Amino acid sequence: MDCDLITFVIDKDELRSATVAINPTLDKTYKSCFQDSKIQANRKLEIESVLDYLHDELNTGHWSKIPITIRRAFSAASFVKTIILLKSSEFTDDLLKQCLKTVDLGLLLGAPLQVNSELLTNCATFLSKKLNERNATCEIQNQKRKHENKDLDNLEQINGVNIDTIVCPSLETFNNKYFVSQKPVKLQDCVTHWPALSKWPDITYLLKTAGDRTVPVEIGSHYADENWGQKLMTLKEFITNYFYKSEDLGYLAQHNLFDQIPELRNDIYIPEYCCLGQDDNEPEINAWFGPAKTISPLHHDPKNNFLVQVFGTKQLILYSPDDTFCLYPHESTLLSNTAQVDPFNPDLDKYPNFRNAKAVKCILEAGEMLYIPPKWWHHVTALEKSFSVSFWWS
Ligand SMILES: O=C(O)CCC(=O)C(=O)O
Repeated sequence: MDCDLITFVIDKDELRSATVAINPTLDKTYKSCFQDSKIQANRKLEIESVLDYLHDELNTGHWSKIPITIRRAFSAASFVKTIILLKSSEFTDDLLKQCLKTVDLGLLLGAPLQVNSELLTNCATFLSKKLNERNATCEIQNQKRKHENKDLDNLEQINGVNIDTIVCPSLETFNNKYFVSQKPVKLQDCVTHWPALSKWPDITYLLKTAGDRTVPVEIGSHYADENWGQKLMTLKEFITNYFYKSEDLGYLAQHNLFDQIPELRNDIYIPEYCCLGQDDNEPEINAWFGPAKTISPLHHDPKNNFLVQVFGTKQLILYSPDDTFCLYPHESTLLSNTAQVDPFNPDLDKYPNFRNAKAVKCILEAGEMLYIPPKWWHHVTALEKSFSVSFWWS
């Protein structure tokens, strides 16, 4: 990682002359910071003492009278200290925070170098991104731990069969075994080439690409609940207040984020199997982005669906259209594609036919893609923080 940081230096001579002009003995410190993979402890003391000296100079007299060379030297020394810190200590969040603070002080009190004018700005961006990445990973790991002791409804309590799984079938195999017979299947290794798989788990990438864009968010336990509602907010607000916090359940669900934000559209590809459809139009592509425990209640859609899991895990229960009489669709037109029965807590007195429903169970992990044929009922729960993309096609 320190090497990544060093690549920001366009002109090492400038950096060197800025620091060495202040204290010639720093020449060794400078060289060692770039050349040695292990840094001696005294190098840290040397650069600290130079920064202390410069700090005193910066705080003497009126700000406007401070020689620009002192301010540039402070910037250069801040960068050198950062490299030394990164090379000399164990790599932790605290270390990254200390480096970011060093760089921020360099930005606030120093002055841009003439050639390496963006050095500290780029360095700060780099460090805060690393920090964010680590925090996002920790969040996801914590969530995973939570999921292990979870209070979520468990697929094991459902009677049924596990879904067929197939590794990247040919078009012909998919067509003959699943599409023609309208049978759901989980496909593995079909989206390994998607940039989204590596980019989107880095929440800072999503924030950077789309943080200030306004998106619709569903608030409430699920869309068939009476307290359910929708709010518009920026993606950043959603991530801060709903993705990382869990008091109120918020779900960026069934939103065509990709027409809205083409940069994200470039990170995914339409599955080639969609060419089996009759319709020449592109599939309708939707984002499903949210914390653990989002629920899409048991419902069906009119089109073929490929539900691709970009990160996180979801559990699904599917029922064939033949089982519709066991699932008791709502009577109102608006919810006629949604079942009244909750497969995890069926009220068998009210919905006795549910006993005869034959569930197909599926755990969908990152990088997997589920084929849901038209009219197949599906109930979806996010077991972790999750991002899925659906392709509806016909
Ligand atoms: O992932 C979800 O929460 C629901 C997905 C869904 O219902 C769909 O793709 O049709």
